[in-house]
Amino acid sequence: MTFNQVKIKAVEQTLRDALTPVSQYSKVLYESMSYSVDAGGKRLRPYLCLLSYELFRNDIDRVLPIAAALEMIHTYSLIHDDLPALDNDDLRRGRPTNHKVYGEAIAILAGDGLLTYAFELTGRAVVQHKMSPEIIPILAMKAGPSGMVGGQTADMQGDKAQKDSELLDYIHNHKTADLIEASILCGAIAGGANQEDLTRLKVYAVNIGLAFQIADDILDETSTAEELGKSVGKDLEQGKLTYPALYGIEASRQKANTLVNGAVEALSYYGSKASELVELARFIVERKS
Ligand code: GRG
Repeated sequence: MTFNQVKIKAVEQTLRDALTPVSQYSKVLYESMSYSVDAGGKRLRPYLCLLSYELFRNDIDRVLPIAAALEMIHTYSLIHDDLPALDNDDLRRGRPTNHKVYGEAIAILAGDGLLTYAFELTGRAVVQHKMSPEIIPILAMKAGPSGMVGGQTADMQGDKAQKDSELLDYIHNHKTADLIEASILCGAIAGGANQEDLTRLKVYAVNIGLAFQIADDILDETSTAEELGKSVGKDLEQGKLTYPALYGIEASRQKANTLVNGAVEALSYYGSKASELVELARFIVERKS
């Protein structure tokens, strides 16, 4: 699948505009934030936000700041995840990691800056366009301690010797699936989705979120650093609790495919209007990077 480049360019322009330095004294902070945001990446979360919005409305300019905010939160999590105190990685999105270029202190601040700025952009869009304010606590909950940060904390404690499938699902559902779910729900709410819509989209989101992390675990064992633009084989090396570690590669692939089928089924109500979201669900398990 190729993502619609008009949409990707619109998100990237919104990010560039937002990350223009405001003062010479904080220039290095903006450079460091831009360094990781500009490094590329699939832009999956903003793309999901735009596609969910488009189930309900076509004027995507209204939601672009929220789509950009999702990419900022995702990029912050990658910068912090790569720090020596966490994963201690040298390569991300095909480039040296943020702390390798700017040092640990600025990398921490760049992550902090992206996270808080994301909420400024989201809050402003909600106020300006009179969107449901519910978007803000959903985003905070899915990114915060009961969401992505909680999942990351559990991940640090996960060891494959534990063979704990409940812990594994907690890690994947929160570390990865929660921000994917937030992207879909925030886009849909911004577009004016009702409760029944949100129930359907939640099923889609939870399924593709978990499938995405299973695919990521498989790629970590089967792909190369050149293909992925980040280090590979670390899960095995560190004895991490992952789907392949617990169930093997083949059963993990099957589980991911079953989840994608469930996701696609949840969108049948929308017919051809949801065709890009359906295609994207399939891409999640077929992707090579
Ligand atoms: C608060 C200290 C502190 C750290 C936060 C929450 C967190 C650190 C890290 C979790 C982020 C993480 C590494 C989640 C795993 C999800 C994942 C597979 C990320 C890669 O996403 P892609 O493939 O990346 O969409 P691109 O580069 O394409 O955007």
